[in-house]
Amino acid sequence: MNKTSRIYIAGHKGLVGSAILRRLQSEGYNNLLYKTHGEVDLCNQSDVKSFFKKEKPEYIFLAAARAGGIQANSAFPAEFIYINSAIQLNIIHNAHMYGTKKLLFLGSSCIYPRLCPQPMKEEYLLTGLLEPTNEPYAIAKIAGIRMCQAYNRQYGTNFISVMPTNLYGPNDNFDPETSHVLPALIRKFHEAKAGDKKTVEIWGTGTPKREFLYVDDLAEACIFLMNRYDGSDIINIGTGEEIPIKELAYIIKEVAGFNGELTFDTSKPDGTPRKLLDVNRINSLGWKAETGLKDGIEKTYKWYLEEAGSKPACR
Ligand code: GFB
Repeated sequence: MNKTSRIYIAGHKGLVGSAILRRLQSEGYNNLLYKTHGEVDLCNQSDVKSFFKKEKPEYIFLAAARAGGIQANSAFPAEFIYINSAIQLNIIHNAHMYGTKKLLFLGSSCIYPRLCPQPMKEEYLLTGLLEPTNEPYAIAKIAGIRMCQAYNRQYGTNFISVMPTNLYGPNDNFDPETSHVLPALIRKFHEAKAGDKKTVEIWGTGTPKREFLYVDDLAEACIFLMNRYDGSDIINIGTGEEIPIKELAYIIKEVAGFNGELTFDTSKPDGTPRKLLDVNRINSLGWKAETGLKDGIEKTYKWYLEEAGSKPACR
């Protein structure tokens, strides 16, 4: 990409898209293209085709998606498979039809088998059964990866796919029912402190391990790969470090300044026991995550307090 390239960020209001947009702007890219849902419905084939016909983006960051935590994935499996499949079918196909030079597709670490050897190398894709709580989402994302690879093979396109680990940061969803664990716990501890509660409830046993990447690090990695990596092989993006949910909860408890106790609701699912990415491939290309977990949580909590904490229903 050069600074005047026509770059489309699909999903610019979400956690990932907004971070990519911020980063591109701060690096001086000045021909950026983004549309609200009201302007272009990415699930609508003719809307997307008209948009591409008119705008002909040269580069695309495909960050638009329906994403959510373990409970949202279980409660809305149809939406997770339909919306994600529709968005990527429309964008990837039209990127080919209208001559996009390069597209970066965002997958997810949940594409790997539930009981995958750890850390998970890129070549473990499709070597075992998926985690049932998010299978429809994972199947959609796997279809997106295979679609990029198929178009590269048949049409000679340059569509790359990256697999981020669990993400967090500004513009995340803090809804306690549908969000991922990290924003959910930020909100729970914050509200418990504000309401002088004695306990905060953690879902599951607290023993599953997860890897967390600050979204500004992901944005940096995506722009790095867009500029430096060509190829159909998928690339993991993570920190290479994991932490049990219980320990994560203690860090957030401290950051939010809550003095009470934790309780564990074991009627809620744990999900996959471990999900640690092998990040050797991206590290050897010259990129490494910089933001430490506590530092990233502090930044996110600050953002929550400033931007969302004062609103009654923050999503
Ligand atoms: O972040 P999370 O919802 O998703 O949950 P996954 C991670 C772990 O945290 C699970 C536990 O073991 C949860 O039971 N947990 C504890 C909580 N307290 C809470 C809470 O208050 N809220 C939430 N949400 N979890 C998602 C997938 O899996 O990860 C998606 O469903 C996607 O498809 C995403 O891939 C990155 O890490 O289990």
